[in-house]
Amino acid sequence: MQYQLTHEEEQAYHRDGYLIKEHFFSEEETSLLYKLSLDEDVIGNSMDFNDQTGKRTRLTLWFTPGDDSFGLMSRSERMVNAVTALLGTDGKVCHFHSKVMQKEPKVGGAWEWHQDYGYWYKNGFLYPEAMISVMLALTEASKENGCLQVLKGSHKMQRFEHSFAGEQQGADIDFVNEAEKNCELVYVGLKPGDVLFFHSNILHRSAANTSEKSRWSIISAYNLSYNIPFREKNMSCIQPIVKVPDTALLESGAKKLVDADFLTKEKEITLHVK
Ligand SMILES: O=C(O)CCC(=O)C(=O)O
Repeated sequence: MQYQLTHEEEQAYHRDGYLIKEHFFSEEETSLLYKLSLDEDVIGNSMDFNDQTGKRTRLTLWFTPGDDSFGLMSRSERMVNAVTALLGTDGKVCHFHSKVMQKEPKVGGAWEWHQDYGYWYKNGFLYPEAMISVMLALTEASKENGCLQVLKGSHKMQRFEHSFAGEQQGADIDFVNEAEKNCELVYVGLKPGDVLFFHSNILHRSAANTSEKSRWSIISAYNLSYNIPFREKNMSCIQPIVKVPDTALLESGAKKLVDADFLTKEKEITLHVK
């Protein structure tokens, strides 16, 4: 498997605001992470965010990447090298947070149109270009079970105002309506093991999961070390990642996420990190 991004892939990311890399993690690696994501350490630390219709969507989020399997995935050489290729080398790659997104069959709610930087700006990060999210599909993601949707190229429009829609924050709907007229809407279907790199200013959303199939994924958010937030308390976002070899995830066997610095709902109200 060729993990290194090609020049064309880098260009596509900068043009479109997103990039899909198929089979970035093997079946064995992905199923190990999926099994762990059903563990009590993950589920027991989850938070619900209701969408506008009151449907529950659930996630578990933590900041510092450890030596558990999730940490070994987010610190793997292939991930950090790909993020470096997309964000550039003006700063060192740091891990802001990772979260296990748990969109349950029939229950999992929608995420409204937003930009990640619409949230992160409020934490006092100054440079959206230094931030990126990477989604790893743990189960298949399709239109039927509420896969991510993006407005291709919308990252070039810069940041829109965000305000509460249900328990989530959504981008100013008048701007979203205009963006929809200008950009192609793409449903990002993924197979387990595929990853999606997406720009912190790309408009994205997902519909509720009305199917019988779970839609589980891990999203790791990265930041470059020079982008020092003036309102953020968790400092993993400016601590350079200690990379681990790509083989570490499987060689270490299944390692649970214990004693992580999980985000709680009380903290989220002031931190806006989701
Ligand atoms: O996983 C999803 O459905 C939405 C996730 C998302 O929009 C985000 O994490 O910013």
